[in-house]
Amino acid sequence: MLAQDCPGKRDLQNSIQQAHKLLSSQESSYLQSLRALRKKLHLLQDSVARRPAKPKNYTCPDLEPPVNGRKLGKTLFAGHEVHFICDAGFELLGSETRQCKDSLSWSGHPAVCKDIDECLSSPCANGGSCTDEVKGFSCVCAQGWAGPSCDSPTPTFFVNVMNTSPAGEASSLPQSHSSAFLRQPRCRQTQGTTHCTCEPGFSISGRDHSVCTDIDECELFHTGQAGRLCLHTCVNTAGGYRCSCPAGYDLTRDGRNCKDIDECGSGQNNCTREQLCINTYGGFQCVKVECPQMRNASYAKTSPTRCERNPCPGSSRTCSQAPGSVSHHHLSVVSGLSAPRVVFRVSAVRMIGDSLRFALLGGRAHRFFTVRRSDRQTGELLLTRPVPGPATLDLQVEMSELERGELLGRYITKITIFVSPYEF
Ligand SMILES: [Ca+2]
Ligand SMILES: [Ca+2]
Repeated sequence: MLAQDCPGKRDLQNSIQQAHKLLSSQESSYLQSLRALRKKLHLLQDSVARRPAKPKNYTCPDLEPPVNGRKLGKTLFAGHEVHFICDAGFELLGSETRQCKDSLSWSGHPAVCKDIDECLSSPCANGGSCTDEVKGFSCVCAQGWAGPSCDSPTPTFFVNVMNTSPAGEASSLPQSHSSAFLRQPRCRQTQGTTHCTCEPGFSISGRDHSVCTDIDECELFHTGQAGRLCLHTCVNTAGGYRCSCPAGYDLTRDGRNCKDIDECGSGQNNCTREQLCINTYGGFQCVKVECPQMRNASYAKTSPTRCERNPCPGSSRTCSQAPGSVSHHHLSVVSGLSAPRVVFRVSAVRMIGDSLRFALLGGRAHRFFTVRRSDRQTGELLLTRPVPGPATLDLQVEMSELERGELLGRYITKITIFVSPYEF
């Protein structure tokens, strides 16, 4: 009985051996941490020793943001950069980026935001006259044309065809037509001849000009230089036409364009409380953000779209190499969005190491995206070719923080891109 309860000599030896192993692994990781700390102290010491005695005022003079623009970056020490951007409708003259040089003066030229003269490119078509405005332009269209750029014929299509046919034939006109797309002309006899006219939207036709036929505006302006009448579908009607939009879109006030319905903003969605509602072009998505489940690391949700790793127990290497945070982002784009263009930026809020590395993970997305670095602390997700919709692309941008080539931490940004079925 006793022999069964007590562990055998071999078991005891095994346990002691395991305790030894545990102790030495703890010991080595403890030493490793100490070494890393010592290395950092040395680096700090070196950099302090190398730093030249600076004059009292060792920053570049502060730069004012341009009128109608903004300045990004506040650090005025040598080696740092500030960036300038202009408000919509203004273009930047001078340098977009200026660096504080060692001589404590700024590189480049002062940034100025100049109102863009949108009329220079002659945006008003078909003889319209252009007026430049602060954030755009306006057109006064010539008769018969409408739209912001005067590129569409006036929506109500008035046609008055006057035709002269010999007297006497007027009596042979049919009295009625069954089709809604045919009308009887209005005829009047003057001085022995008959003058016939049609209602707006109809033109006189027939072998003997005896009938008014509806003008098919959809067909007439299908591929005309003036552009299409409707953004989506054109429906010909008797005496006119109307435009229609696919489900998920509303027809705009001009009656020709389609505007996405914001189901998330207007509450027209069925997402639950645990889900996020993401408005997409032509629809919406209910998404649930979940934190990664890992054996060696655990995560806590710190915002509806962000998970951060809990502190690692002891000095677990597998835990400390797991991503420090996982952020989720959702983007909605139209089908065939022109490329190249930057669709997303990832930045390090604070940097501990000496460099950052950005990488794109995730298979299918590589065909359309790439990741590049835009400045010391920022990486950009670049669309390299148009994505035909409908599609949903999942991709991950990994940001690694390094010091002297040694990995200090990894951060993952998961981006889901919803591409609409249409180009609007
Ligand atoms: Ca018509
Ligand atoms: Ca929508």
